[in-house]
Amino acid sequence: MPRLLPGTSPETDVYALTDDGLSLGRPVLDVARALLGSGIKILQYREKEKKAGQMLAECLELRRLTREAGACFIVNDHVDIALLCEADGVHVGQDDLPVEAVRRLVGPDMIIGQSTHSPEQARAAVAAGADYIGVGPIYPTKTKKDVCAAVTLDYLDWVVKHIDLPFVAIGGIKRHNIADVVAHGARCCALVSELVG
Ligand code: 3NM
Repeated sequence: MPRLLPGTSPETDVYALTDDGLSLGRPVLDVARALLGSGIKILQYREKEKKAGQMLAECLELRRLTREAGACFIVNDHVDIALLCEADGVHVGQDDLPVEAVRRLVGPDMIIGQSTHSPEQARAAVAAGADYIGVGPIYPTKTKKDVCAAVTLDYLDWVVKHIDLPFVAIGGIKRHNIADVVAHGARCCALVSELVG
């Protein structure tokens, strides 16, 4: 069984991602404190517009807060920052460094997640040694720039049937539709705007 989230129960968890632009003016650390205070056990730092120094400073503090809360901490895109802050994991997209290259940098123990949007990408992520995959966008979303059209619950159904790796459903998941996503077999759902906004 691949490790996903040490010390947490990934199979029933909500996976929260930060996004300063959607946080109604509240600093990312305040939003993270609120998320962790409400029981979030998986937090991904995903900030696309910030400079590296600020990202590192925020990630070091988030590492402290997530440890205190017993939560898993994942950094999006930036392998260097993930290493520097001793994150539990790093998450890459299809246009970032390949999973095999990230593995060479981070070693065997750090979790690597990869976003996937099709069966081919899911199979490739498994072959490359990802520890979990993102499955989305299930519904239309404006949060991720340049993302493909919604893959719908059909792609989730395919993953449930064919992929033997932990996965996280993402994209347009809200209070009103999360039960449908769970009913289709997702045991971990990632939400951005619905949580931070
Ligand atoms: N990744 P919201 S969709 C960060 O499909 C991200 O890989 C996606 O934001 C993917 O919950 C997405 O606000 C944005 O729709 C999800």
